[in-house]
Amino acid sequence: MYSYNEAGYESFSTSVLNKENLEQLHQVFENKTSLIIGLSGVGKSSLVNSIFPHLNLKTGAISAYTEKGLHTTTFAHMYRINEHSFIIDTPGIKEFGLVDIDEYEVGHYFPEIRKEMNNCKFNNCLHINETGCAVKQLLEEGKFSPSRYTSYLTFYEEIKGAKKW
Ligand SMILES: Nc1nc2c(ncn2[C@@H]2O[C@H](COP(=O)(O)OP(=O)(O)OP(=O)(O)O)[C@@H](O)[C@H]2O)c(=O)[nH]1
Ligand SMILES: [Mg+2]
Ligand SMILES: [Zn+2]
Repeated sequence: MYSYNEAGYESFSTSVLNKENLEQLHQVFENKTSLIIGLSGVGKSSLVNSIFPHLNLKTGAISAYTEKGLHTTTFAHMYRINEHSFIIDTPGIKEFGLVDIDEYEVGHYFPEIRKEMNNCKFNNCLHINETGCAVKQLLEEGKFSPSRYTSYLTFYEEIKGAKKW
């Protein structure tokens, strides 16, 4: 699986069941306000509970039929951990609404594209089918994650589509 670390995001896997990397995650929550997002049923509230049991957040089962969550958390709520640390547990999302981003800016939000875009021939390169695109070049050489490139295209299309009406 492609590592988000390579793209420039700190990332690691956790498991509540196997008590994996929970202390590491605990450190991440220190001295900041953290927002927990992800699909319903992935275990957001369970993860928070495992680190801060006193919060006693409601958690739910996965539907045996759809294997998806049942939207156990129904509203976003911010919990105070200490004077400097807050945690916001949210209901499972279906999709993000992307606000106020121009289609030309999508690449700026992908660290690995941002790093490369100065090497594109055109400064307004969309990294789709322009000649001299450094991102496409890397993709062809197998040095850019195809799944991340697909994500980029998905966001790009979504934003472009949203502007049509
Ligand atoms: N195997 C496994 N199951 C987990 C883990 N964490 C949570 N679960 C289970 O996943 C199910 C859903 O957990 P929740 O914490 O309610 O999920 P959520 O992401 O908060 O879901 P919503 O509030 O609906 O968005 C529960 O049955 C948990 O017991 C884990 O690390 N491993
Ligand atoms: Mg929840
Ligand atoms: Zn480009």
